[in-house]
Amino acid sequence: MESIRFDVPSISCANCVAKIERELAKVDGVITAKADSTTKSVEVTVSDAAAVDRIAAALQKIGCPPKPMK
Ligand SMILES: [Cu+2]
Repeated sequence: MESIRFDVPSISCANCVAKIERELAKVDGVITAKADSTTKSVEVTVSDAAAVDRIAAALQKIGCPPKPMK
């Protein structure tokens, strides 16, 4: 299990947070997803590293694209 942080600049309110957490919970390999509108980031724990691509795709799909990871 590992923890990954995505910067998602378009998170602006509680609705975004709820939407992101709801969508990411459906992604294969995601154990927990916690979005934060103050830091505009999403903290995710995954069971396998390949979930990262699926998470990025899911964020893209709901209109909250993550910034490229450093
Ligand atoms: Cu919003």
